[in-house]
Amino acid sequence: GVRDFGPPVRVNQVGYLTTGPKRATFVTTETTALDWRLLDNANKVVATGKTSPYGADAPSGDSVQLIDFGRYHRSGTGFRLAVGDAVSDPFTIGDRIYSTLRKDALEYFYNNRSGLPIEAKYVGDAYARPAGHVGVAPNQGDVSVPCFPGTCDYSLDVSGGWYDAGDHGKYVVNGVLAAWQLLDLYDETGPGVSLKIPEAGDRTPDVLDEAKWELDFVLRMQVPAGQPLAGMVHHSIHDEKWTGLPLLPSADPQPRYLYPPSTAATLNVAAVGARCARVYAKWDKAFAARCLSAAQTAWTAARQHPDLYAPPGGEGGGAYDDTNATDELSWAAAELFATTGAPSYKKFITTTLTADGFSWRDAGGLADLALARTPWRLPVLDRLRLVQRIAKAADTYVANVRSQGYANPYKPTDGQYVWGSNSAVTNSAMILAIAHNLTGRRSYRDAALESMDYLLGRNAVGTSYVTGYGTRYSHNQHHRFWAHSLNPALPSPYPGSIAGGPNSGLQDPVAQRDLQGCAPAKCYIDEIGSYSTNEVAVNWNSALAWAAAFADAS
Ligand code: G3I
Ligand code: 9MR
Repeated sequence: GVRDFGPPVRVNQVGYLTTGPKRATFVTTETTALDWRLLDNANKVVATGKTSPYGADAPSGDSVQLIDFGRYHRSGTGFRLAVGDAVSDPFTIGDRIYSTLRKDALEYFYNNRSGLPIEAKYVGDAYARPAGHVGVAPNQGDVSVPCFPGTCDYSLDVSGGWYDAGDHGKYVVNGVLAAWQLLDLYDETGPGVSLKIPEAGDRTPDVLDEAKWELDFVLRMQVPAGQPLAGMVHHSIHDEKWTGLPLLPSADPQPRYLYPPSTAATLNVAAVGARCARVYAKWDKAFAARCLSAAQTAWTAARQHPDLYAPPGGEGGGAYDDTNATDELSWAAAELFATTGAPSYKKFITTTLTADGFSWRDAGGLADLALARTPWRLPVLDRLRLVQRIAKAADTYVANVRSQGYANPYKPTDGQYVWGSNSAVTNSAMILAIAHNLTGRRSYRDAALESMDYLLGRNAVGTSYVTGYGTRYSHNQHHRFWAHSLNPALPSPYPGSIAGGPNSGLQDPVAQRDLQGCAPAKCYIDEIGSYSTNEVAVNWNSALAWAAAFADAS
């Protein structure tokens, strides 16, 4: 049938910063400039102007015109933009429109912790649940988890950490990326906001308490001394077979295994361990020392085993497969160099940031983001070049924001949207924000903020991809506990949870059934079964939290 994308005037349904850019997209086949009106909550016209005809927007297939109301600076709620009879969803103009999102996006992590009860006093009755995988039946993990049969003959206590996503697997490469992004968020903003988590009120900033929950887990995934491949890190721990939905973590009956160590997981632990050592030095010296020691052990082991790759496919868990660990080597070297200053790491830093950004699979760009946090380690000329590289990537994102009908830094060269495309948007926003901080250029800040507009409703499906934010937002992300659409006694996703977003690969049965022939930017469906367009994941919410914190501080 015909899909309902809401009003043709597409806005950030949360709102716009008083001092930020304010643009919208109007879907229309009209090709001449039209009059737009900004209405306040009393329906009074408070600003007017002319649209800019744009034409066909390739990723969405929509004909659109652009609206710029950036000259309006008054704050208030219940604004709407109108063109002729078409009226947008309401939005706020204000200075603190991102303060709740910044906090909610971080509380995603406590809600997805493994190994402790999620308590009503922090999350409310609807989101409370028993601890998962603490060695209590029917669970078969995670206190003593054996290696996958035939791969080694010990068991490890790998309890704790965060569940990856809608599933109950725990995967090192992207779990590390998420924890790293929280550490980098701390580097960016300092202690930041307080969270509703058990550690609130201790002397450590809450964002670091949350990151430590995952860091403790990834350190447990390291092969102990005396075993074959000592110092390497197991790629993942997950169920033997995929479970169905819904399913509480505490009710997962599947056997769980440690999957073989990989060079990528090991180098990621080297990288995040080094960052951990630097960040926690001020807060928890013993933990910082433990991180550095694990990082150095991992580095040495990975140098001895440079090509142990996690295989594609497999049963019961995500593969997070990767056949090249040279980018992870470079990132780890950069973090170790940034933390220790030891010149021996320098020759291994072989990658730089480009507009391709970074992902759990492509970590090369993170080397520059590591060095950007310790510029004093670099000779002046190298420092300048580093800033130039980050600015060059940001320039591409600005051009992408300016050249697309639905302003968005993500513009894949093949025109196809990848699984988790929304994280390409948030990660680009992070790079734009860092470029802004390094150069002071306002265009970078504006493009970072317009990335939020895309995620919060100014897009081809007229949807805010973040639960609880906007008039029409994603409710049914793929999650085994937040599975309200399958069982009304269960909650919807916690507010501040971002969906993976449009994916032209149509890699799940629901997408294959309902999205055939979709334009790439419209290959999204808010159904719980569509894991390839509508799942949540730790490394996506970490990017959202980072970008929202920047927007809130802007
Ligand atoms: O690396 C290639 C790139 O070179 C190419 O240009 C591009 C376009 O086709 O594809 C890139 O590979 C993609 C890869 O992610 C890295 O971005 C694959 O096509 C894509 O299928 C793959 O998707 C991953 C998906 O698992 C399937 O493996 C997502 O990134 C990843 O977030 C997702 O993770 C899942 C876990 O497996 C299980 N738990 C839930 C989690 C979130 O859905
Ligand atoms: O729930 C799983 C989700 O987290 C993964 O991203 C996805 C792809 O690996 O797999 C989901 O599990 C499904 C499995 O792949 C096929 N059988 C049904 C499972 C639940 O939808």
